[in-house]
Amino acid sequence: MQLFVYHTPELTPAETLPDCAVVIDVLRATTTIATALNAGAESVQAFSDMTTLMEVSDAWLPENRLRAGERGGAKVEGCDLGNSPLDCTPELMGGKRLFISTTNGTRALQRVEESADVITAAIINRGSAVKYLLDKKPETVWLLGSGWEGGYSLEDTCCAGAIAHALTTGSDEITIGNDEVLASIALYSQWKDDLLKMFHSCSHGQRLLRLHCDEDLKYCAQIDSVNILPIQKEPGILVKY
Ligand code: 3SL
Repeated sequence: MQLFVYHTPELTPAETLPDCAVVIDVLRATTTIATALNAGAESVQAFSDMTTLMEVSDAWLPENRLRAGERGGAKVEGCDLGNSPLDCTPELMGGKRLFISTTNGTRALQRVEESADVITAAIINRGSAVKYLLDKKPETVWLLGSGWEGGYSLEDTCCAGAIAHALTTGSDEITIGNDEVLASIALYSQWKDDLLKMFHSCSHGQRLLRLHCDEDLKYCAQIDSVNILPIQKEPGILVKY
């Protein structure tokens, strides 16, 4: 398995895709997606723009759907939910499709949606992603951070490092594809004992704290706390593996 880390969708090489893409948006899209499926959502359908989300979800009966929209960290008007994983309760999610559009995470998903295999990972389901990769052994793997509006996000690269660290510890068949893999492991090693402190230091964590999302940060920092793997079954549609 040859492993690559990309900090943002913009930094991925053009005109090529990996055998398996692992999309990461720790704060908070891929944490929310994992939590929604863990809570019993039938599926999650991701959109990079709100207009298409509204058009596609209009074809669903209101009792079978939920609409989640986030821009700049805040809930989009007209949606049932913003992007807080804490809103993804079994009572709300059970049996429904969650239609979601977020600032960066759903754009990252779109960049790699034509890959043979697409999964999503966050700190909370890091172990499930690692297990899947060690079992399936795809030849090329991209750990893709979503970043923030084209720029680097510390928490996404740190999560990529958490995955890379577990993979390289768990198998001697991993080849390091780019220097970003080594850098991400070093970053994870620095913060692994206090991921919440890292969230409080990084720019998007601070943005969420200004929006009073302290409890979200605590939830997103709980490593390996859920045993769930979102996997793409068709472009943009994720289900429980
Ligand atoms: O950028 C995104 O996709 C979101 O996850 C950002 S937020 O955490 O909902 O603000």
